[in-house]
Amino acid sequence: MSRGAFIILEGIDRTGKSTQSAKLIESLRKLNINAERMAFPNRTSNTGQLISKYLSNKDYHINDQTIHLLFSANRWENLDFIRSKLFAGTSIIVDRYSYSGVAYSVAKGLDFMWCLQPEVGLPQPDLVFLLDINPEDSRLRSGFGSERYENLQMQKNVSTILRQFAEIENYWKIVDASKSIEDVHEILLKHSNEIINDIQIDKRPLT
Ligand code: DGP
Ligand code: NA
Ligand code: NA
Repeated sequence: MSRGAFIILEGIDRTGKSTQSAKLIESLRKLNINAERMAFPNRTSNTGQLISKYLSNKDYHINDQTIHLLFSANRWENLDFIRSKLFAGTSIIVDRYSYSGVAYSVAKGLDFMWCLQPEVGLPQPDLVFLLDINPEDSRLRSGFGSERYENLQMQKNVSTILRQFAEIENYWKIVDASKSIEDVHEILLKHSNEIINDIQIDKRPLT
């Protein structure tokens, strides 16, 4: 049996990541592919509860370096879970990963290399989708503005940094997230299905 695929959805706030990852799981399961969804930050663990309080309460102070390391720790906490699922043959679809980790902190002014360091050694995804939308448009979507980072300047900075990742790395796919839910879904399903099949054929290791 070959391992599952490790697939990430990235994008600024309100690009449809949660909707798309849920739909993707549903479609993959209909194709008899084992798939599970995850999201970072995982707000249920100890670190996740601190992060959630920090995001939802703008008066709750944690300094920028400390919250950066907490977000990273929140990913490291799930290392064994991710590895065990993938090696059991289950593909994992994840809302956000190290790229959000770097992008949101660099957007606040922290040093890029400093931000990258705590992410080094986490498993590398097989495929990353950048759900790309004009920050001016994402702002108009429902729910925008309720949490700490949901302001236009921050979103513009994050968008620029995520696009830079997407342009450097060939395992990224930029997807126009202003398209309909169904159109975006079709693109995500096609590429996910392809990578899951490729891994079965070439038995590439998880790195
Ligand atoms: P979400 O639950 O996907 O809406 O994410 C919550 C917020 O936290 C969102 O504004 C993006 C931000 N975020 C997600 N991951 C990280 C991270 O690793 N570091 C930082 N600084 N922010 C993050
Ligand atoms: Na959000
Ligand atoms: Na989300």
